[in-house]
Amino acid sequence: MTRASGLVRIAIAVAFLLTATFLTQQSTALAATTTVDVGDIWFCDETFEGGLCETTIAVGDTVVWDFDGAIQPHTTTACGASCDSPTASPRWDSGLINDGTTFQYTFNAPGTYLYYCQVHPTLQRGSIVVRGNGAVGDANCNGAVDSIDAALILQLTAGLVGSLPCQQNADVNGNGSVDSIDAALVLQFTAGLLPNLPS
Ligand SMILES: [Ca+2]
Ligand SMILES: [Ca+2]
Ligand SMILES: [Cu+2]
Repeated sequence: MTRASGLVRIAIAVAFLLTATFLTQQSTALAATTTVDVGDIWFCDETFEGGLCETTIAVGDTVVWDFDGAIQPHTTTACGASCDSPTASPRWDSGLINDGTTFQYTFNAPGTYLYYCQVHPTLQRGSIVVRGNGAVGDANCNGAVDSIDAALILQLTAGLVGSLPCQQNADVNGNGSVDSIDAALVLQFTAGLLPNLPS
């Protein structure tokens, strides 16, 4: 048995052992929409009046601010680098909303985006944390490349799952197909047999 085929056999065994783990960790890579409620005088919920509401999303996701809970007029406006000295050219600005409607913005780059209400600039603030897509081999986009990613790739190869949370990271050797070689590369990397993966 060659070293490569041995690794593949190990990887297949790991894949089945980790099926239950996968089923509890599975999430979607499809672009999602997250709603942030807006009220008087807060984002998210009333406990954030005077504070900062943080919302975490994945890159490509859309945030919908829902002003239905507000009686007073408010805005959602990007601060730029600091909400203590907001930029004059915000990335997004809803303008005054006082009819309970919504405003939405899609985040296409990872990062942390601060925002505030222009009517209540010190009392009503939030931030959107946009997670990136992860590195090559990180098939579930949890920030680590490990045997779970190898298991996921093998499950995809075996037809046990139809897609992966971050399938764009699964073609480790970049040859255009996702197969057991990619899983083996991940396992070799995890075992320290490869110093790094292709980037
Ligand atoms: Ca991972
Ligand atoms: Ca490949
Ligand atoms: Cu406000």
